[in-house]
Amino acid sequence: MATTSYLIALGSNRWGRHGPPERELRAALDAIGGIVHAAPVLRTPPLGPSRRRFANAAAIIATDESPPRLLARLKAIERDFGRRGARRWAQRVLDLDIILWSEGAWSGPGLTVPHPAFRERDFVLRPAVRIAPDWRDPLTGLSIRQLAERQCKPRRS
Ligand code: PH2
Ligand code: MG
Ligand code: MG
Repeated sequence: MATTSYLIALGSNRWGRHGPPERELRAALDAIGGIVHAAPVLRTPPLGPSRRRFANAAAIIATDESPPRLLARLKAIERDFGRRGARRWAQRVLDLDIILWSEGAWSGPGLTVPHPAFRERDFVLRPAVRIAPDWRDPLTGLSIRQLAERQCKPRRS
C-alpha cells in the first residue's frame, strides 16, 4: 500500500488522439493510475491568452513516489499525449500539475509544492473542493474549502 498521496490538477484545451479535452483528461487518469478519488470534469473559461475553453479536473492519487519522480512521470505522460514545447500558457492537449502532497511542502529545481499559484486559481479549486475539501494548504493553514470560498468573494484591491 502506498503511504503518501498527492492532489493533481488536470487541464486540456485541445483535441488529442483520445478525442476532445474531456476524453483526454479521462485517458490521463487511466495513465496516471493509483487514483483514489477523481473529480468530475468541468468546462472553464481560459485564464490567460489562450482563447479556447478548458476542461479541468482534479484527482487524489496514492503513490510512494517522491515529488520529482512523480513530476518526471507526469511530464512523460504529457509528452505521450502529444504535448509539445514548453511555451507558457500555450494551448495544450494535457497539463498535469502537482498541487499538494500529503507530506507537506517540497522545493527543488523546477518544482514547488504546494503549487505556487493554486490558491488563486478557480479552475484548480473548483474541482479540488469536490474531492478534498478538508485538505489543508501547509503554507496558509487554510483548507481547500476555505480557499475556494475566499476565491468566490469579491476582493478589495
Ligand atoms: N491552465 C493554464 C492557463 N490557463 N485556464 C483554465 N481555465 N484552465 C487551465 O487549466 C489553465 C488556464 C496554465 O497551466
Ligand atoms: Mg498548469
Ligand atoms: Mg503544468
